[in-house]
Amino acid sequence: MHNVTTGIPNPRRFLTLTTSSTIARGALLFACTFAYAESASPPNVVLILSDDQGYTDYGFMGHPEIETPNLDRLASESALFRRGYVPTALCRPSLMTLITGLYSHQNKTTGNDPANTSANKAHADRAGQPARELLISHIDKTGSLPKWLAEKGYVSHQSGKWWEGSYQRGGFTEGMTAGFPNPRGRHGDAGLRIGRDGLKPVTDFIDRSVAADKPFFVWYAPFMPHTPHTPPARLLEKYKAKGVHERIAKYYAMCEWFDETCGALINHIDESGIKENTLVLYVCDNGWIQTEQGSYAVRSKRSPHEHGTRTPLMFRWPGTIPAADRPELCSSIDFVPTILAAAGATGPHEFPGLNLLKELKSGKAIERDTLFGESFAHDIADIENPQASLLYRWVICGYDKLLLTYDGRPGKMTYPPQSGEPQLFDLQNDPGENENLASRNPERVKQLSAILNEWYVADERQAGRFAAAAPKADKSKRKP
Ligand SMILES: [Ca+2]
Repeated sequence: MHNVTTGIPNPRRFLTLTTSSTIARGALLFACTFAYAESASPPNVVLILSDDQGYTDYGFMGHPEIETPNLDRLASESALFRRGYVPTALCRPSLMTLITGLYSHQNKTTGNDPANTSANKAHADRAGQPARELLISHIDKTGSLPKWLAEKGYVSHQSGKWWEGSYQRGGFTEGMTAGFPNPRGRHGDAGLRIGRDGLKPVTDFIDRSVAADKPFFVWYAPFMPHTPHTPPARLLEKYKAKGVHERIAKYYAMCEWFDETCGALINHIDESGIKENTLVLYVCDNGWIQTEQGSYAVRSKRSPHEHGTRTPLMFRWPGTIPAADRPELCSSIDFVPTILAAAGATGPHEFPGLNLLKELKSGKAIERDTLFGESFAHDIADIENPQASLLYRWVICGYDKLLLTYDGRPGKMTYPPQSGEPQLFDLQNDPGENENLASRNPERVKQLSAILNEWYVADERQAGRFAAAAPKADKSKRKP
């Protein structure tokens, strides 16, 4: 068994799992009733990533105002998991999990930026490189999905959000982002125009790949509905006419604008004659609750609560994965092993997520009923030590959710004040997590804490307390 606390899993065990899953897949061909044929060629893979969108904010998720006809259609054609999650509710770590198949505490990219700390300065001085470059270099060690797919002949294209240097650094064969240290290279530069300025770079790439008869991987991560909330007037006016507050209407209109771009992408795939040989996956990197003041509610983006970590997840592969409304739990940690299995590719080690291909194809229930997640400070206190910034860990077991607080360095961004006590919620009856049941159910808290420690032990942190925000650097200098 690998020890997840030490980082990247043991490569030997991965081979064993691959062999058994290949056998299982072969048996499934005869066992399942759904008619499909094994693809002669590996499928194209298109990953659609929303940015800062609440899990409720789609037509198919029941939102009363927001219209998302294109994603509604995708949902109706997909294996749809309404109870989907990302393990970390912040952009960069959420994306790193999607590209590495590893949790943040394993790939070490726990936040968006390196904090200005003595630990990071020491790393930078020792390496003679800026801390930001050292943070990017984590992906050189973990490897990445495009590299593993390339071994099976895939070409790949990056557009939209991308934090890990250039697209080449991530193993993409084509892309839009020059990355750090180039101007505006923090999280996407030219790539951030995708969607807002149309889809030509992506559709051109698809056309070239189809013409060359190459399997392809598309990373479509537009900066949408993310701020700046600058939707077309036609969409903004539509939501204002519904009587929605203007600041909220802008966000709603951004959700629909993003939906329109997804429709354009999916229509292009379908009209290119590759619908049946293309696996489309959908996820949002973190949640969002728009406020009338123009910011986001504390229990949304960055939060370990439901409106931070929950997202619908979808897998569309017509003729291979039957459309279904799936009641099970699912996590974006499952995307990499599932994509690799679909492509007949392998990574250099086993992954903590599940290859769901068998269950997706057969409709058979996923037996796992437990998901894990973790939250770290926005700014990383120590780029080589994930626990230095650890603030929360959570486990969902069925409908019970335990949330534990840790005393990692929160950095310059503030977090909601709280006691630090364990929080236990019944998500079935209290999806808004309003009633903390921990003090009435000490045994359940103990059980779920033990399950969290089977995941990994946060041995460098004290649970049950929250560290005070770091004093502003300029103010601390003035103190005697
Ligand atoms: Ca985001």
